[in-house]
Amino acid sequence: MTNETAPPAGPMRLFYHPVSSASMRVTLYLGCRGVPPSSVELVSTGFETDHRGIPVFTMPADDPETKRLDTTDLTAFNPEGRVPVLLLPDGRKMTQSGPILDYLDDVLGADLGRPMLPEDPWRRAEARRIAWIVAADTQPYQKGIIYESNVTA
Ligand SMILES: N[C@@H](CCC(=O)N[C@@H](CS)C(=O)NCC(=O)O)C(=O)O
Repeated sequence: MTNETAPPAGPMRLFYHPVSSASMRVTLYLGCRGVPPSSVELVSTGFETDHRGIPVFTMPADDPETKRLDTTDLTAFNPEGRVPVLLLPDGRKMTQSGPILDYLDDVLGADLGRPMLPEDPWRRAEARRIAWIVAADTQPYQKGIIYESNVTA
């Protein structure tokens, strides 16, 4: 049985795209926290737009996961069809930028010095409140504006 508490040995892989603000939440974390690239390998996905001008992220060409799945359709890798996705060496996958950040900080944070979140419960909740504003309230509307401008351009 898998020990799901221990981080599996080997590098994790973050499937992301530079135009994705959700991906950027995780790549900013990696940079600001000084996570060594040997701990989390960055894997840039492909990017296309569909007939409505809506962004569609695809599996990266020539990646071992793409070859294993035998398709560049991202939904074969992540049924949500979104980035970012964190892939663990044992094959487990994590989606959603917030839980990805929490997981990374839980397994890597001890070696990175000061904790990501304040110790004080109120201040921790405040930090999460701001993250929720971005992820749950702001981003869905921001995407709508981008999609609409692509459709009407
Ligand atoms: N709540 C998710 C949002 C992820 C998300 O919407 N990612 C966008 C890029 S910023 C995406 O992959 N969109 C493709 C789609 O929705 O089909 C998170 O925080 O990770």
